[in-house]
Amino acid sequence: MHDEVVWVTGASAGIGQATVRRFAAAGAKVLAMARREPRLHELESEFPGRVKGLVFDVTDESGREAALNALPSPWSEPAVLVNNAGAAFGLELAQEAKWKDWQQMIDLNVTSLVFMTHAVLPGMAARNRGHLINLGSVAGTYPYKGGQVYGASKAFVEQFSLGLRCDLLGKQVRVTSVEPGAVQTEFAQVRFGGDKDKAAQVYKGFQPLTPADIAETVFWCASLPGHVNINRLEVMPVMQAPAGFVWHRDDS
Ligand code: 8X3
Repeated sequence: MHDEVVWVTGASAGIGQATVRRFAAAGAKVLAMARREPRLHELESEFPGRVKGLVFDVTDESGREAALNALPSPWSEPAVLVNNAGAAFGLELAQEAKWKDWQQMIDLNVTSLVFMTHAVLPGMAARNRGHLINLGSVAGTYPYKGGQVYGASKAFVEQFSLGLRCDLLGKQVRVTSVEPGAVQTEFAQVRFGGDKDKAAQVYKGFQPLTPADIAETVFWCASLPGHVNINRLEVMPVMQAPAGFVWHRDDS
């Protein structure tokens, strides 16, 4: 991994931030991308010369293009892209959900991830090396109440990743979908519009995964020999499991 250029989106917190640290600690040159500048400065000063912050909003069409186009070499030629930026907004039943929440999730989890992938793929294919690591979720496989659009956006990530594998067959470009369960991050707080008490309930009474657990998983996928491709990797805390089917029964 030494001196390899690694791009990480959503780098200012949680899994993204832990992933920046994991790759930088291994000697990679990490381009940490996020909206929150001070958080990126912290990472830069933790790993001087190894981490470079790039401030932009992945959902902002013109901003993201300008930010990437202005990148100098070697930062412009990533060996690894970790498509981590993503979020859930709301946990309402579909019939009560806010359109804005749905739209934001699709913009961030689907459109931005596809944009970032589209931006690096021609270069990776031409150099005949690279690795796309997309953050899916167990919610992309196992549906739960209130998670319809979030889960569907993550199912997209997983199917998109497999589709890329088909297209890239014959190239030395790897594609992996890492699909975590409950990880203690700002995820729940963002989902509940900043409500810290509600968010704390999500992780109460069991040991969730940590951002470092997933960063280690992502790093492991990237550091396997080049002929090994992890297609999909699902990770849950031991104390979380798919709940199976539920039935609504009338009392009568
Ligand atoms: C989030 C996973 O299990 O918290 O991506 O819904 S879970």
